[in-house]
Amino acid sequence: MYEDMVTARLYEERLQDEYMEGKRPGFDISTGEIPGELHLAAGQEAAAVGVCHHLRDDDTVTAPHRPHHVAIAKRVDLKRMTAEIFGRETGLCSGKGGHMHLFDPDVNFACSGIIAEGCPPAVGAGLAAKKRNTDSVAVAYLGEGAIDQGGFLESLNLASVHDLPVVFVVEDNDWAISMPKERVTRPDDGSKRADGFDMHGVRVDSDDARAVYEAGGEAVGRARDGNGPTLLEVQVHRRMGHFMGDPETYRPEEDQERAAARDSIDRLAADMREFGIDDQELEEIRDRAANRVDEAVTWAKQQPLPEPEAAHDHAFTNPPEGVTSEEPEFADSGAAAGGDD
Ligand SMILES: Cc1ncc(C[n+]2csc(CCOP(=O)(O)OP(=O)(O)O)c2C)c(N)n1
Ligand SMILES: [Mg+2]
Repeated sequence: MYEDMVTARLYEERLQDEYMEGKRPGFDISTGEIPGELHLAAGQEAAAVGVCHHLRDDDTVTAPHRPHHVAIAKRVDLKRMTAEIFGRETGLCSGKGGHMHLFDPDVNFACSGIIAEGCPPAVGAGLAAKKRNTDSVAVAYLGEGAIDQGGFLESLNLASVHDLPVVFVVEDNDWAISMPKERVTRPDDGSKRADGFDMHGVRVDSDDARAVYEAGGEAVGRARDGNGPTLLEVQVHRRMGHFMGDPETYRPEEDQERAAARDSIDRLAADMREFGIDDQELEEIRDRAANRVDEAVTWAKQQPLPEPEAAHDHAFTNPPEGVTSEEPEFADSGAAAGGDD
């Protein structure tokens, strides 16, 4: 768990640097090696490893727009994930999805920029597992800002009424972009949502990886044993802005300082020292993680960009007339300016 947490943190620190390449002076979100938005999950690693380390490749995980720590804990191919983030042809989605739309069928992982979107597909995966008589489980990650979404509440209902092997994991980082959670949701403890669906609900009040591992083990075990779904909420911390470039002018300084002061990685390292793991061993884990990150980023940046002609590939199962993989129609600039839409 420690190695994955450190890998996720170092990975995001590296992405932070790579992201700013070519975006200055000023801050142009559309340029650089990684164009578009980038949401980082530093401070949330415990919620990822504590649950995903109970999972097998045939278990399904869906994640939201802040997916890297969960993807790493679910053993998504780091090189192809990085190539995807850099928009390269060999990326998980041929460079068309970007960092919010990673999809790795080898380990049944998907994520989406639409919040709570992963809940219905996770319920579908749980239903499929049940109908196929396998003991696979599905886990849907979402933020506390998404727990009032209809899709989430309907998913809780379906999972409960059909006793499906699904675990919903709410990462409560106290914020939904600039919105503090108490301004949008009445209960402080989001796991209470489970009560209305006669489902197990549990909250881990700190981002202690060992406590999450224990609660995650119970929830995944319950699902695997055919005893139905669980809603698990974990208190995590947003160490950064909502997205890269967020000036966080809405966020009180004490809140930022509080998040910076509590680090689940340091906490786990301290526990490991108590169990007799020395600094050198911790350093070796860190070095291994750093090498893995460097290898993935270096490889990804050497990969080719997709050909413009491939823009429509994999976009439609039944392409509308005029949209085919073989002959994409690109308006030339003259026609576009003429308003021929
Ligand atoms: C259905 C939908 N509505 C609005 C948005 C815009 N949006 C992106 S992230 C976000 C806040 C999400 O907050 P939370 O679920 O707590 O996740 P966090 O960003 O804190 O990880 C919103 C409203 C969206 N992506 N999808
Ligand atoms: Mg949040």
